[in-house]
Amino acid sequence: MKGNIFLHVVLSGLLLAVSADTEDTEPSIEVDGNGYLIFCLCMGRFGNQAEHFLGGLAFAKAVNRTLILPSWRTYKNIPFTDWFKIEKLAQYHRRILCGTLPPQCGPPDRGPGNPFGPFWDELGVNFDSMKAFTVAYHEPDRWVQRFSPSEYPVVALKGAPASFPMATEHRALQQYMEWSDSIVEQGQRYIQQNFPGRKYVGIHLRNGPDWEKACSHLEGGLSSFMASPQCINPRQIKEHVEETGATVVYVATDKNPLIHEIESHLADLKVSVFHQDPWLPQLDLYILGEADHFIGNCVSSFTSFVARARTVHNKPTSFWAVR
Ligand SMILES: Nc1nc2c(ncn2[C@@H]2O[C@H](COP(=O)(O)OP(=O)(O)OP(=O)(O)O)[C@@H](O)[C@H]2O)c(=O)[nH]1
Ligand SMILES: *[C@@H]1O[C@H](CO)[C@@H](O)[C@H](O)[C@H]1NC(C)=O
Repeated sequence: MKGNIFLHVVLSGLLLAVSADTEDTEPSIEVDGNGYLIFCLCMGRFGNQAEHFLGGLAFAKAVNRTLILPSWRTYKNIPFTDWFKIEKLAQYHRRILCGTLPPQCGPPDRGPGNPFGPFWDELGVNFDSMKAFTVAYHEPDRWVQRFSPSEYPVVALKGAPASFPMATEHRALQQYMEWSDSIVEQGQRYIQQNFPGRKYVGIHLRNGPDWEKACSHLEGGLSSFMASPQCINPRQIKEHVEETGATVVYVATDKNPLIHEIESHLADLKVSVFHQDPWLPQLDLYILGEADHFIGNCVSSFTSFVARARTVHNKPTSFWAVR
């Protein structure tokens, strides 16, 4: 089983998370006697991080600690709330923003410097002490016995206490991930400016270098789009355009949107093809999430995010068929 051992770092004693959010601190916060948990989303890009987050969220609930919402990680820390609302999460489990730890929980003596780099640096977290341990995250009961909240009020983990790909039973937690107003506004602005009120099929094309590799053993490969139904099958687009009565195809991709190829293939249907290459990948995720039909590819965690979100809202998804 993948990742069943986890060797991480625990704060004994205290940690203070000082961030730009400090100003927003709620006036009085009660200390959670069951302790706090924070982990770094230090692995992979967003699709990866989102799966780790959901697994870690489930873990926080399993050990009954308040989750200190981690930042998303790009080349810098992105505050959790830039992309998602925190209100909905509360329906599942207690959570607070970084920088809102109760004053009783800090500040610690300055620790021995920071071993994990930018994530913690940018949060202003100093470590009191560190421990390596090997209690698996799928054993929350043992974990609770090992790390009592009185001895370890705040636990900071080097990585998420979760597997990747995520556990199937945690996929439904996607329902607590609600896009921030800013993402919704930007995504809606694009839709309103480009194809307001029109039905659309969203497709995710992964044809950057690693995907090309995945397809290359298949006859034709990417170089001949029409001849490579294995990887991107234009017939599938056509089928779902017809079935949904869509007049728009929205293409999200890590590389080549293949707009002309798609247009020419759908020439007999009155369909416009749009591709944005947005400044934030999250805008593609949002727009794909809103589509009348979505075609993704089953090896991508980017697609997985969209597919989970659509399941929550009972929207149909299909995947590029490998034939
Ligand atoms: N804007 C945009 N970015 C994309 C798209 N597809 C992939 N990316 C970028 O490429 C990254 C990796 O894509 P994934 O499909 O998640 O790849 P993966 O191999 O499953 O996961 P990683 O370990 O994150 O590489 C995403 O986090 C995005 O930053 C897309 O359709 N639109
Ligand atoms: C979980 O923690 C909360 C907050 O500290 C506490 O009120 C609750 O009783 C705990 N639940 C269990 C099952 O221990």
